[in-house]
Amino acid sequence: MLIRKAPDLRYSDVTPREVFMNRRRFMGAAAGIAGAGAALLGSESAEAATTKLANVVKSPLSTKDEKASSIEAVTTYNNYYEFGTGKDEPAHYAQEFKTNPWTLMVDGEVTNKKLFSYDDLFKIAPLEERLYRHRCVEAWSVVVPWIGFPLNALLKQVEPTSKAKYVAFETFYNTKQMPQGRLAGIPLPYKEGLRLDEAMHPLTILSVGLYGETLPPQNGAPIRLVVPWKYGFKGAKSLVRISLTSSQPPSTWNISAPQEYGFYSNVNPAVDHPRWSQATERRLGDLFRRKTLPFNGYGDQVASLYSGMDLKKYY
Ligand SMILES: Nc1nc2c(c(=O)[nH]1)N[C@H]1C(S)=C(S)[C@@H](COP(=O)(O)O)O[C@H]1N2
Ligand SMILES: [Mo]
Repeated sequence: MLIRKAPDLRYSDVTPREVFMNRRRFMGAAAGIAGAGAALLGSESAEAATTKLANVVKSPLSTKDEKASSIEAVTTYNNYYEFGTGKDEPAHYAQEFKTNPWTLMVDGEVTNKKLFSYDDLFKIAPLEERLYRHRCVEAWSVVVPWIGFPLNALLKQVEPTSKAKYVAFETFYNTKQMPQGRLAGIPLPYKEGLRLDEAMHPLTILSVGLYGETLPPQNGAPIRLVVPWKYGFKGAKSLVRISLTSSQPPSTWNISAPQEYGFYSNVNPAVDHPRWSQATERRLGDLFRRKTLPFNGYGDQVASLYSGMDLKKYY
């Protein structure tokens, strides 16, 4: 059985960066007395280098009426179990993560399988900035200015065969680089899946950056999936393989706790998680909770994908 902590609010969510960083430094010094491992977590570690992305066009598919969350919220409060299960752990333990060189294989039920190098990832299709709401199953949310391109642009290049019905996503895993992964409590490498029509939907993107720069490692460098109407765990980070398949692929949280995490994972405020409500969420940086929107507010664009389906059964 897996234990995911109940949704909560961290001090850093409501604290200006200066105060937050000073407090972390202070806690680091205090923890140093207890042990070097704890001190590492508390001290301000060097941030991994990200580089500015050029020729990025603002997408008309950006979400209107929202402002981007602070970059601190988006890059210091993360789920990336390979680098620790604490929300603040990936921002520390992923800093040395080596993302270049990299390979991404796209294969399976396709006519043209392709292998992409690190540099290729930024040239698969024109880069766009997309502002999206991003909602974790643990009932916190942020608004992120992702940089990326539609997944359908990549899928069209490899030419899915008539047998292709689903898309499977597999992510990087190496215990040398990710020693905390041994304590993750979920099977790794992390896997996710989409139905082909969900994968081809224009809102589904592969992201290679945020806030104008390449992705920080804790957010899934060098390339990750973003599906804005689904719970965040669909957004598999640090992808190494995308395979077109004829049957429904495994997804990590669905295998680990099928009663809690379905394959579809659409944001549905009417269906509670067995251990907490999904009706509201905490937008990081806000003091008060807000109502969660069906399909995370993207229902007018995506609800038709599920017409006729019982979304309580197929959660
Ligand atoms: N490889 C990998 N990808 C992952 C996860 C993970 O643990 N490992 N966590 C998922 C979950 S639960 C969420 S909410 C999002 C968080 O993305 P963010 O940290 O960029 O907000 O990443 C998803 N992708
Ligand atoms: Mo999540």
